[in-house]
Amino acid sequence: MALPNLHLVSFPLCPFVQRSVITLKHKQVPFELTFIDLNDLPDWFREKSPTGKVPLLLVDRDTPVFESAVISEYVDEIAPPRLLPEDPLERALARAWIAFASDMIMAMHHWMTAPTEEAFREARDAAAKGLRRMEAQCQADPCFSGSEFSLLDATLAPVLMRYDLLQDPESPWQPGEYPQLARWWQHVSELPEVKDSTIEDFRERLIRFLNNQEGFAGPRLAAGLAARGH
Ligand SMILES: N[C@@H](CCC(=O)N[C@@H](CS)C(=O)NCC(=O)O)C(=O)O
Repeated sequence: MALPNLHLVSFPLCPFVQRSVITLKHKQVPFELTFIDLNDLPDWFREKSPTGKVPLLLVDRDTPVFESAVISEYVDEIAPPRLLPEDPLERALARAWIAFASDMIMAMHHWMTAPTEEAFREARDAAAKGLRRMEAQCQADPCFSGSEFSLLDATLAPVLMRYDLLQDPESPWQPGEYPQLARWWQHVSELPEVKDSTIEDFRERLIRFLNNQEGFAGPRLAAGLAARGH
């Protein structure tokens, strides 16, 4: 089957887009990438996107597929071999953990943008709860689907990448507390599809984004990141 023309609409810092990029790159599927400004949405994007959110995948120029989990599954289906298990129960479990990891992206976002010190601590505790549960899952099911790359890996990698950058004494991610996940991340962070999944000046953009956040977390995390240098 010939692959359709794929055009991914992105915002440079978005972890949901990054998950789609990792999946597309892992599958070695050609795609066009366009960045938009989420604060100034182009008319063509407003027209095409039912949610106004990225990622949006335009298939054969015209058909908009939205929601990053759906985009990943679509890409998985059109470009074998499949990254989801064949068995219905195993596939259901994989999808459930992928949904869990999507919530971990949101928990991380709440921590990174918490307006007050209290909210920062609360968001850290909520995010740590997710990490602990994922760590236990990783122990029970030796780091997800073993040595093979999965759609869960593509969802979780953007989370761990940001935690790895944003080291902080109040970070939910303290690698020593999550030995399985830390080992998993050590392996996944070296994969070319993960290494190549963000733009070159990601770190600088992240510092700017955090500095532009009003309130407690953003400027604190930006200062920490800037102080650590490259
Ligand atoms: N559930 C969506 C979430 C996507 C999302 O929240 N994207 C953010 C950028 S990281 C966005 O487009 N925000 C703009 C808005 O909410 O208006 C998905 O998985 O695709």
